[in-house]
Order: sequence, then structure tokens, then C-alpha cells
Amino acid sequence: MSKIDEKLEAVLDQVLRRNAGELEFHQAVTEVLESLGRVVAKNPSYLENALIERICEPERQIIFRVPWVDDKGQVHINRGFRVQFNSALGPYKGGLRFHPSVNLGIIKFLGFEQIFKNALTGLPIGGGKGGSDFDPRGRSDGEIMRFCQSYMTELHRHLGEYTDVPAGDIGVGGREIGYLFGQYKRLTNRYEAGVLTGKGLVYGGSRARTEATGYGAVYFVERMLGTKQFSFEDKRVVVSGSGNVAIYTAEKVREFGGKVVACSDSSGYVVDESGIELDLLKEVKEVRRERISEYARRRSGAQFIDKGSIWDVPCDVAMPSATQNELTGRDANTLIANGVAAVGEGANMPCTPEAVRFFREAGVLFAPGKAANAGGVATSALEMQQNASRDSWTFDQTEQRLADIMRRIHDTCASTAEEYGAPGDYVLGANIAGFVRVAEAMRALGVI
Ligand code: NDP
Ligand code: 2IT
Repeated sequence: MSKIDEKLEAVLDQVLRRNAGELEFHQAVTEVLESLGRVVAKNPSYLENALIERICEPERQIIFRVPWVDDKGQVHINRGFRVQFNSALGPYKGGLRFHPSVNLGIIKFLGFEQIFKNALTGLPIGGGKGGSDFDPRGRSDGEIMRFCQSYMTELHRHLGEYTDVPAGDIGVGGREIGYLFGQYKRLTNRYEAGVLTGKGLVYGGSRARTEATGYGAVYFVERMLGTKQFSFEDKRVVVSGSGNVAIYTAEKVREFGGKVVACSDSSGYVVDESGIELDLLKEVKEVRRERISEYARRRSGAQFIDKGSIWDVPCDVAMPSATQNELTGRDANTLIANGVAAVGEGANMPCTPEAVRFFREAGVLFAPGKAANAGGVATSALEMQQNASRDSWTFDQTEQRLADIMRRIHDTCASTAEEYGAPGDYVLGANIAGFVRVAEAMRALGVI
């Protein structure tokens, strides 16, 4: 990892001090600022008007109480968040995460990453993120619904199709978006479809949004492999997680001729040397919401392992698609020793800084999350377009646009890295290209 430019060091120091203890946020800001040294060297005007300081400070942070009643009549309190980070390019846009680990620092890291990711899509969307420390695991549909309704009862006053447009993330999928949209509609008495994305197809959702993040990540990595005359064809692939991103990553890898031999959840991982059977994985995870061990129990030849790391499984391509910092420096060394050719981040910041450094030093192709997983939010922006025009596109039409967007993001990252003297460094390329687009818009809008 490049050392930070001294002009940016003061900015970083201030961010670290002002946001004490928010380690994931520190990590995300540090990585971006490390990339910006080459930009300010070339164009010092980006240091004027506290532009970079402003990018690092959310425009608005909302924290609220979310009371709800469980099936036994017991009252619970969770904490709700929405960080409206940057609206220079469009309304705040980014998902909601429901997971017990959620805190302000995690939402801020995700919101900060989202600014640059959304800029890379080339579509008119600002950056934001939200969520709650609510744990959906083991909760009934009724409990999930009451939680979503309570969460939206507070959040609705901060949203709007021109203001802030949430979507899903960990623990928030189609079911939750439905309950959230229903409550928004009820409170506002407006059928404002464009206020949330990831909606069901019967009430304004976009075809291919469910598949978009995983499919998009595979499109990106396929193009990245192409720069070295490789492809997914006959490759062994390991995909961590078994949620929305992981499942549709696996589906597209298979379409491209690769074989996904392992996936996971927080209880462990399964290895299936004949290739993960997608209908069974969807049945276990999407329909029945069971643990990953259930997959191995129902599939002969598959093995469930609850010790060690999924990255111990040898592969040609690794696609971490579960959560932040799930792939450590040790894991990176194991993957490198096993001959990994490429790593594509389906999740947000799944590789630790040390892991990223090891991959870079070993010459492993590395696609950072803010570029590789941008297909989800890009398709959300396509959902907003369809809602604004009261139109509904076919699956093929929508997927074609997704594929074009991902190839363009890849090429932008690659050409930006080259322009700034670091060919093949997609981290640098993504950070710089995303930053420049946001910075130019912010400059045009004045000091706000
Ligand atoms: P899901 O809730 O659908 O799935 C998350 C998966 O990751 C589950 O298998 C879950 O296992 C696993 N996981 C979550 N937290 C942990 C943890 N602390 N340790 C180990 N495993 C964990 O979420 P998504 O698939 O939507 O999101 C996955 C990642 O992709 C996240 O980083 C998200 O921010 C990112 N992302 C999502 C997009 C989207 O459109 N959904 C778009 C871009 C990025 P378990 O069930 O056991 O918790
Ligand atoms: O991290 C992400 O990009 C998402 N969770 C998707 C955001 C969105 O608005 O579709």
C-alpha cells in the first residue's frame, strides 16, 4: 500500500481524531486518501476549499430509537441509522443493513465507499447507507414486519425519490423492502415507487436487481481476467457467504464455465467438489433460511466444515462476498501459495489492508468492492429510471445495461490506473476515478 501524501496526512489525522473508535471508517478513508496523493500532485486545486475534508464528513447523520414488539408481547429496542454522506451527484443512495454488529462506524464506512462506487457507475446517485443493530436471525415474518414498520416510521421523514433512496444490504432483501415500502406508502399517502429499490416485481421492482450485484461482480472479474488472456472457463472458484451477492455470483460463474467449489455462512463453509448445486443452495438459503450445514446434509459428496477458513480451499479465483475484513493477511498468503490468479470483492471491504497489500505484491489481479460490486447499485439506479418513466424493462434489456456498465467501470478503473502511473492497480484506479467525478461536481456546486 502506498504511503500517504503529506498534504493529505493532516486531513486523515483530523478524520481519525474526529471519528474516534470508528475503525472500519478509518480503514475506508485511509485507503482512499492513500490513493489521492497522485491526484493532488497533478491537480493541487483539489486541496482548495477543504474539498477533501468535506468529502470525509457526512452531510447528515440520523440516529434513532426503533421500538418493536416480539411475538410474545415483549418490547425490544434497537438503534436505527441513516448516514446521508454526499449528494453532489444525486439523491443519497445506498443500502440498509440489519445485523447485530451494526454501529455508526460501520454505516459510515459503507456510506463513504458508496459515494465513490456510485460515482463510478456514471449514474446520477449520491452516497448514503443505513441500517440497524437488529438481528433478524430466528425472527418470524410478523416480527420482521413490525421491526421494518417501526424503523420506517422514523426514517420516512428523511427519505424521498429526490432526497434519499435506500435499498437492501446484509439482512435486508425483498421481504424487508416490501414491508418498508408498505409503511412508507401508508405514512405519506403517496405511491412513490422511486423511494426504495430492490422492490418486488409486482409493485415497481426492476428485473435483474436481485441478481445484479453478483452478476455484475462476475462481469467485472471476467473482463479483468481478460486483460491477462484468462477467463472463468474451467476455473475453480471460491465464493464466501451464501446470501444475495454470493448466490448470484455463483450462478454467473457457472454460466461463464467456472466451477464454484465452496461457499459459507457465519457458521462455517461447505466444499462441494462437483460444483455447488444452485437450486439446492437457493432452497436452503432463500426459501428456507437455513444454515449452510443443511446444504451438505442434503447433498451427497458435499462436506460441511466449521473450523479454519474458507480461504484454505484452493482456487483460481476468490470472490469474498460475505462481509468486511473476512479475508485476512493470513488468508491472502494461503490463497497466493495455492496459486490464486484473481480476487474479486463482491462484499464491501472484505479484504483487510494487509491482504490487499499481499495480493498486490504477489501480482494477483485484484478487483476492489467499490468497483466490482457496483452492479447492484447501478441496477438500483436503473430501477429508479424505470419508476420515473413508469416503465418496466425486460430481464435481457436490464442485464445488458448492467453488463455494459460493469465493463465500462472496469475500463475506467484500468485506464485511470494507467494514466496515474500504476497500470493494473484497480484500487488506485477506482478510488481516483470515483473521487474525480464527485470532486468535480462538488466544486461546481460551491462550498455547501
Ligand atoms: P445477505 O444478508 O444476503 O448475505 C450475507 C451473507 O454473508 C450470509 O451468508 C451471511 O451469513 C454472511 N455473513 C454476514 N455477516 C457475516 C459475518 N460477520 N461473518 C461471516 N459471515 C457473515 O447480504 P448480501 O449478500 O446482500 O451482502 C453481502 C455483502 O455484499 C455485504 O458486504 C454487502 O455490503 C455487500 N453488497 C451487497 C449488495 C446488494 O445489492 N445486496 C451490493 C453491493 C455490496 P449468516 O447468514 O450466517 O450471517
Ligand atoms: O453496497 C451496496 O452497493 C448496496 N448494498 C446496494 C445499494 C443500492 O442502493 O442498491
